[in-house]
Amino acid sequence: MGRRRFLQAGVGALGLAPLVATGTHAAWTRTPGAPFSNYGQPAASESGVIRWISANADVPGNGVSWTPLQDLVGTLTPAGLHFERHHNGVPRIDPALHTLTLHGRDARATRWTVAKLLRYPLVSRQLFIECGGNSNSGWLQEPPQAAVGWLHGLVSCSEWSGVPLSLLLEEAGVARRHGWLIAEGSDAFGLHMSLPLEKAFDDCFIGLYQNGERLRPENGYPMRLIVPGWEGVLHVKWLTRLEVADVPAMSRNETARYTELLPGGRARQFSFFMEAKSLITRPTLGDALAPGDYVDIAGIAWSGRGRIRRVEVSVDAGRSWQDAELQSPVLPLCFTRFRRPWRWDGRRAVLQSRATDATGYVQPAREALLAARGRWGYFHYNAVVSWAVDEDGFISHVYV
Ligand SMILES: Nc1nc2c(c(=O)[nH]1)N[C@H]1C(S)=C(S)[C@@H](COP(=O)(O)O)O[C@H]1N2
Ligand SMILES: [Mo]
Repeated sequence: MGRRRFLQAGVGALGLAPLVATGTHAAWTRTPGAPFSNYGQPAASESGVIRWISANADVPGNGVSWTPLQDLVGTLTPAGLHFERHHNGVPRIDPALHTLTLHGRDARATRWTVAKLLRYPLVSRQLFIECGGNSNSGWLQEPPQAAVGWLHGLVSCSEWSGVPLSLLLEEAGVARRHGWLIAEGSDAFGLHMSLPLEKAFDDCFIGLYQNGERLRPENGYPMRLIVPGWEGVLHVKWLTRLEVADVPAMSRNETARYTELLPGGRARQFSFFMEAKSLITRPTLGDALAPGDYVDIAGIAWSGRGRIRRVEVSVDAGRSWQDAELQSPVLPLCFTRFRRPWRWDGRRAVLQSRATDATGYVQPAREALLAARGRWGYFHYNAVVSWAVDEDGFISHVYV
């Protein structure tokens, strides 16, 4: 039963369902099922659960595809629904020919094949990756009308496994902790990004596996950089080169992009951390409520600075807040599920969620974010998101 129909029927109606299951006499109960398969696929009737694609017609392979957050539960994103951001398409890499080279200041030039890296001790962590441009339609003057995933789905969460970067840096004799590490991908765009060497030593790793299987081509096969909690663009895919340097590369994505003017004339640059954010993923635009419906307001929260400490939910446009229940375990730098049961009384309501992380940072209201960052921002939009339920039970995206 679809969520919309469930909500329309209400929990009470469901309790009266006849005890005879509709499937009892169905065709599939009388004939043998399909044979085994080498690699399983989602049920055919779930084929509507897809990434939405927004591609740039002028540059081949440039664009994004969005995780359908409104269709997913739990904290892990299936690999086939992980959001994508490519600047110049997905390279088709022969893993037998691909190598990773580490060189630069105070480093002994060292090269690893994929096969060699796979033999190292691997670490695994459940971590979100969020594009710094996620949610940037929030800067628009009018709230765009789309389901939550099509506005905020440039974020996904996976169990990533790979080789700690500290091992490779030590193997190459890098003793210094100050300075920068420049990471480069082997796609046609040749993305290169700089990060502080200290972070590289601290918790970065070379991602080789995603949710237990080798990386998908779209997400960086055969290897990508994992930079826990920091913006997506640093997670260089199809990683092929690491260079120890005294100064950052000042590449396109550190200057022409990801540098933003603030009110007052100062600029933000190297704003690595993804700050705390939360989203109600159900109900969402496209769902319809009936008066008296029981609604499980649920969603996800995450922070690039550590664990989620608290998520509050408001049904009155932020006038009052109540604590949501957090699904355990609450892991740092990982999606945290929250839920708050509610009964809709048929009057206009505005649903919001607000996250607080372990540092005490509280997700800002939209007005506060605009006051601090100006009207013309583009990256790192993490304000509270508002969904209005009108008297007809229809849901729309609003600014309050
Ligand atoms: N080599 C390379 N790495 C890349 C990119 C790219 O275009 N080329 N895009 C970056 C950006 S902007 C983001 S948000 C993430 C997206 O990772 P995903 O496609 O696995 O979700 O990869 C980053 N790494
Ligand atoms: Mo990104």
